[in-house]
Amino acid sequence: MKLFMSYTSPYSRKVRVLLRELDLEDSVDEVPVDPLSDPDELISVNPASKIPALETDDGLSVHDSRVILGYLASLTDAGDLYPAPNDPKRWAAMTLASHIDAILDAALAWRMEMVRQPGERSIFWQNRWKTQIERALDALPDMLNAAPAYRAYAEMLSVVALEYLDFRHQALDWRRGRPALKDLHDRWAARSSMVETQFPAG
Ligand SMILES: N[C@@H](CCC(=O)N[C@@H](CS)C(=O)NCC(=O)O)C(=O)O
Repeated sequence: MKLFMSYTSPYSRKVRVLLRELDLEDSVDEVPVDPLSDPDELISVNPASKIPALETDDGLSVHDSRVILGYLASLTDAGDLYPAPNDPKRWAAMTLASHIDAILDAALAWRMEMVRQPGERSIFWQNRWKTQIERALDALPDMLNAAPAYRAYAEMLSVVALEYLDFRHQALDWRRGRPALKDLHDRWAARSSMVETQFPAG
């Protein structure tokens, strides 16, 4: 299989971490691409030219990150790392995944805004994305504690989001006043799946 990805994409990193947690990394070639340059090889798998996008050995195109995670989990016994189909407990875990994607969506949009020309940046949107992230982070520990199952899935996705905030939004200082999230991050940061997929320095 081929995974079109980039080393700076948090959605790609979710997939790359799960691949390693499921010991599937040897079955996938990770192909770095720049989605903004509309490469033909990516467009043939995802016409929207967004990453991550997976091309399976059968020629099936699978995107976006949440769908790819589900596809990979279907190839093996994912245990606590992915909600099982038909398990009524999956709804809380999948809602947590959506909550974490809301953090990523705001963090990425804010980052894209920050690299625009100063006169083109919207103060309104930057404030809104910052507020969304902070509110979502504040709610996350209680949501994790309330979710009855698939803790590893929710924790893995949370830690990818926290490290993306370290990578692109250090000034947000997410650790301040959030000891439970700091502990969560400390428990996951040294796992090989996290270390091998770290965002680039700088
Ligand atoms: N919801 C999508 C988001 C994917 C996404 O926005 N990826 C970014 C890179 S981090 C991208 O491809 N951007 C290119 C563009 O929007 O044109 C997912 O979970 O995969």
